Amino acid sequence: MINRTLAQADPEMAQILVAELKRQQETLMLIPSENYASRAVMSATGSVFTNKYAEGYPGARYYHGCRFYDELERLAIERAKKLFGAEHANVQPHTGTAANMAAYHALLQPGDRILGMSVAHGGHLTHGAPVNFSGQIYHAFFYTVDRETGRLDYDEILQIALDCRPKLIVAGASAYPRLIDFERFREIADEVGAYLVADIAHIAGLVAAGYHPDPVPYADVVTSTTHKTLRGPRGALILCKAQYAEAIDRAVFPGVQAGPLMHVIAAKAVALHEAQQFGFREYQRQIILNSQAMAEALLENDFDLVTGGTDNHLMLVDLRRKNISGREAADLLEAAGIVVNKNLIPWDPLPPRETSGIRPGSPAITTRGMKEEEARLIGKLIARVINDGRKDPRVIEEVHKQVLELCRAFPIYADLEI
Ligand code: DSN
Repeated sequence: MINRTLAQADPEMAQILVAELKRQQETLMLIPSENYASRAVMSATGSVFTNKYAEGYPGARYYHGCRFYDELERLAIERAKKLFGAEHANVQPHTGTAANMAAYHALLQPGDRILGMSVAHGGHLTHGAPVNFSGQIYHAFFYTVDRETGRLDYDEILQIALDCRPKLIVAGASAYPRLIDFERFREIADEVGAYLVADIAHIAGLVAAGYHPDPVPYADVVTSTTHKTLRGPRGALILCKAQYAEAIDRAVFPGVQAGPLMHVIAAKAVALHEAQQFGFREYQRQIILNSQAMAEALLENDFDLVTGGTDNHLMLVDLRRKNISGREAADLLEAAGIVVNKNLIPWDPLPPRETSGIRPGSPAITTRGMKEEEARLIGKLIARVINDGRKDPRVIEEVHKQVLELCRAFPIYADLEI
């Protein structure tokens, strides 16, 4: 109904929307930070809740007319606290970057030392990268993964922390295929008297379902996006111990944000509700099983994976032996209907725009209902495209046909009206 109105009001935009819906329906989305939100989440996002300013917090707004916004934000907060077992939740951050910005703003002064995972080894820009606010406002130091194993080396992280004496340590990653030991990070933080912030943007769904070690008991502050494994709207949230509640709330508003996106907060509440329904744990378990099945198929087809496999929703494919860059591989795969992103591998000899790796993940195909059999097939199709697609364009065509068949067998948004 709303979309039909869009078609009438702005046919040009409606046409782009129809094309994007078709793209989502007819490609395999393997970018591990993407997912298909439910129709209920999209309904809340596209609702009248978009029409209101509600600066402030429930019961203490700077705008009148916020009664129902208080209700919906309280609901989102309670659901977030319950799902993650947290003492306090702030559901206002617009993005993961805003959440991290607020976490640092609450705990640090400009110029303070922070220690995070280097972007080149799987960390995120907001963990101290020199091109990001986090590396410009704060004095950033980095840990990497072990050169041999590709895994975090906690003894080395401790040594770096002892050397640089950070006021805050960030534990979390955007491209790390193994479990993160948050308890060990807590011990390291305690050794040097640092705050511990856990950024669980990628793994929030796995954490909520109990399939990844839980940072909530150990970290002072936990930040997350809501649209990756958690399968909500694009947005973020912050969880923290009660003692930081006031500082975190003040850091989000008025510290780094003004008007909250109340329609997105409503959608976060819906997603947090869905995450407490029957089937969510099973979904998260299947994400891991599918990721592991895809990884096995790649290994069987002579591909190298950083760390040799995966414990979570993604894998990092090291393409150096295949003499193809991550960018070229991702271009070929996209032509065959398989959308992955190029990604640096640890100690990558190529620059970030080229890269020696790709980072396939399983959350979105799992939302479509695919299981290990399909995940294995997708691993084989990836291998086929990269091994033979450059020499023989017919391979791309053949794989594309198989991709379309798979997508049709596992439809998504089939009854969505435009
Ligand atoms: N862009 C996200 C990702 O793809 O991992 C991190 O911000």
